[in-house]
Amino acid sequence: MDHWLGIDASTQSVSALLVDEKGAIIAKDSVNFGSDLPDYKAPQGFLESSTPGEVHADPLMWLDALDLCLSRIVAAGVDFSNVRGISGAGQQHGTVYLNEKWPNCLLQLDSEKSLADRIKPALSRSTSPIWMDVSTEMECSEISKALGGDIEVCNRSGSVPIERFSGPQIRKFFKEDSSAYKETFRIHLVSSFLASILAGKDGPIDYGDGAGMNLLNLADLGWDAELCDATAPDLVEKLPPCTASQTILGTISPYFEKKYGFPSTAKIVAFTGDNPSSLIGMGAGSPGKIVISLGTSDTFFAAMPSVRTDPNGFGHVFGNPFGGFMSLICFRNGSLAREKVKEQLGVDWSAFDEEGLEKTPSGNDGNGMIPFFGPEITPRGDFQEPILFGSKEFKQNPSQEQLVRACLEGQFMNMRVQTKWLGVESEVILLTGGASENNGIAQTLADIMGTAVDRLGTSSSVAIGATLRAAEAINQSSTRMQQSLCSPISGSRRQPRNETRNAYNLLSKAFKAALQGQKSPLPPKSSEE
Ligand code: XUL
Repeated sequence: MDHWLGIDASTQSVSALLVDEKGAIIAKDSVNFGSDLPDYKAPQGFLESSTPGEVHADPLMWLDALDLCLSRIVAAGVDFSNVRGISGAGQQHGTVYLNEKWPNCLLQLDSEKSLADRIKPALSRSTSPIWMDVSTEMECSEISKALGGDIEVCNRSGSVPIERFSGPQIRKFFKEDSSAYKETFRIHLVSSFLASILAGKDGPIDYGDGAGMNLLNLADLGWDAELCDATAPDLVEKLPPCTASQTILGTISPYFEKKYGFPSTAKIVAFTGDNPSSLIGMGAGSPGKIVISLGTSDTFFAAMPSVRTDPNGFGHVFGNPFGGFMSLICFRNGSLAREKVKEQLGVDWSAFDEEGLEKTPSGNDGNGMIPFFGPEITPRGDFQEPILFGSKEFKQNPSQEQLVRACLEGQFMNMRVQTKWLGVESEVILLTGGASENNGIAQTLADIMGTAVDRLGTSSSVAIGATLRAAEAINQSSTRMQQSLCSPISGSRRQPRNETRNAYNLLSKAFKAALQGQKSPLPPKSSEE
């Protein structure tokens, strides 16, 4: 039976998931940087920094984690000899800087030395800025200015210039250490760096992760010459080619064959970003299914049949690893806002459940809330506290029940309004994340979006997505695996109720009007999750 391996290189860990062609899980392991690799002094996956906003990690730590993760699986008695393909995903936007020794170091990987020892001489920058870095406000405005404004950058690359995106980070490196930049032969993303290591050769960047750089032109799927020029000199030569996510890089490096028992025929499929991989791992790779994850920030992903960009510049567009494009829209006031309401009112989660919500009508009789307790990014605004709209009585003396409903309805109404530009018709919303188990929350979302909501139980969607991508690229089929790995929790569906439609159409108008009345100054575009 064929086996498929998926790697998830996230902010705090490197995980591996081995599944068979029916989608049964054979093995999994996860190496946590803090507890398993304490010598790197990165308990949360990044190094301490004295520079405000700067967040870097040691790329050698990712390599040691990969070695440790695979060796632990082998030590547990798992055999890699049936692996036909490997793919993976990395935390998005992080960059790795390599000198001209890189191609040779890749060829010289051998079991006598660790990956980290072999690759160390190939680093032209000892640390990698990661997605949590918000220190490039200046570089973002320089890039924007050179191109004629944020919206022009968004139209080309899918996002306005964003501090954590790779382009502004590369520009900062060039400005701060131009000689090390000059010595840089290759700039990789976390994803393409690790794929290159596994293949033992310099690999490409895929459209999924490449679109998170503010450098890829989404219309022609090549590096955008003007964006590259505005970022740093000779940048196009330092970037690997950009390619479809289903590209096979070649077979596995002999290093992994000898050390961990992979067959020499195992193929490496281009790695992608964690969010694009998660889209696939949740079974939402084809248009028609939307994923909403309710977490610290709430996020909304959806496959898009053709490229379009957010006219307001709030959302992001990345390549969809199964072809076409996907959106990623983050709402910063996610569980933070729900928790605040819960705390301030002294209620528990049952107030958000169906029984609690039944105490008020859907649409709250036209009373609502702009539920931003702090700065928001969709829409971008320096909000400080929630804003109530509707009747005088509600604004002056709202009841607890009205406030709970107003917060939830405000969050989902904001999602409905801010995702209209996507023009996606969805058959079903796949809901995931902490708050997704709550039936009242799921029903409110179904009613406001006018779409059925299913709950997903998957917690390792990034690694699952990687196994599916490997099987799809090599075997042209992952249907059976999808059925077993991405099925929603049975019986979890909530249907939209027709009788709520009018109330929510009215609330939508009132919400938009209340939002338009807010002349909030734009805050810096900072880290989103
Ligand atoms: C997305 C983003 C994060 C990282 C880390 O734009 O910055 O989700 O991918 O998970």
